Amino acid sequence: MEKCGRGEAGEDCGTEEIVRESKKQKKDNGEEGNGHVSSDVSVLAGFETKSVLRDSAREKNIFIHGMLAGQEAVVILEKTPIREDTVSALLEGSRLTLEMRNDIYSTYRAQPPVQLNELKATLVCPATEKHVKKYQRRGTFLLWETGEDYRTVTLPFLLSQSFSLQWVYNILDKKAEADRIVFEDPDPQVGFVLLPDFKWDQKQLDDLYLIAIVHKRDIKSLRDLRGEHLRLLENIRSKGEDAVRQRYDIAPNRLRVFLHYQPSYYHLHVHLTALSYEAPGSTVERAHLLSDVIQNLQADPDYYRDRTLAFPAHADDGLLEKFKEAGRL
Ligand code: M7G
Repeated sequence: MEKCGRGEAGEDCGTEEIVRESKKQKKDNGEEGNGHVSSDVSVLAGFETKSVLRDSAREKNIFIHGMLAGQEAVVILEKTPIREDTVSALLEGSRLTLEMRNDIYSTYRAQPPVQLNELKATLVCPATEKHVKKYQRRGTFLLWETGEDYRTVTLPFLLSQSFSLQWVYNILDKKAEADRIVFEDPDPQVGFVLLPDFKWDQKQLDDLYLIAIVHKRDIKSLRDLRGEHLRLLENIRSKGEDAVRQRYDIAPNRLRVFLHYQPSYYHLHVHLTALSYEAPGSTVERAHLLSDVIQNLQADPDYYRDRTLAFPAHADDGLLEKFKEAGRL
């Protein structure tokens, strides 16, 4: 599983280098993007496509369901953002074919030098049916969950079927991604590990995306947070933001620090993204700013036990059905 998750091109590029590079706006010939692919170079060669789960012209990505070496798999391909420091190499090295010209306007098809012509590929293998559903395009409906709904409908449902947390425990136990850790506070009560989210290829800061995973293993989500967790949340905010400033030279007021409700993975973690980046899942119906969460718990330690929380549910992920069965829809 770990090997699969690491099939992403150029993932292990040093983050310090990114900051240095981005600060200096250095010319780049794409050599770092080309590196470190040797052992995984042909991992997708035998992938047999079954169906396209989702694609987006705007986000420039495609989610494909298929088989790899006899196992169910999902591959996500996405065009990566154009880095400012590669622009001159792109302009100099691309082959242009004129598409149309009109007055002062002209458009071209551009074929960039091969080292600048990268895609980010993410592989989930073996993928469960739940992964396939997660990535599928389908109808989304808002649900309003009271504290009581959580205890009687949502919690039993997620205990019966939720994604494995093995990747999270691998990170906390340093069995995977240890070399990617940006910061760690090892305290078992208020500590956490801060590292790049696997959605971020770490090539540019514009789409910076980190996650802070708490060491405590008994907090499933926002719903479980109580006044007693304020020290933990404040610790993530202060030390997480400091670490981002030190490593990436990004100030806290340029960051969006939030939790998802519902998350996909029920082990408490906090998302930290560049404010300028419209990260998937940062919409109001799913994202809760950490600073708001802290204030809500300061005002009422049981806020998230009792409060009705809205969240988007997908037509076929089962929870919507459970709400219907419980007469809550
Ligand atoms: P979430 O709110 O539980 O679910 O966030 P979401 O995926 O629907 O947003 C979990 C976060 O962990 C997401 O931002 C994922 O991209 C990220 N993530 C998931 N996996 C399996 C990994 C992984 O193996 N490594 C890292 N670094 N991040 C991951």
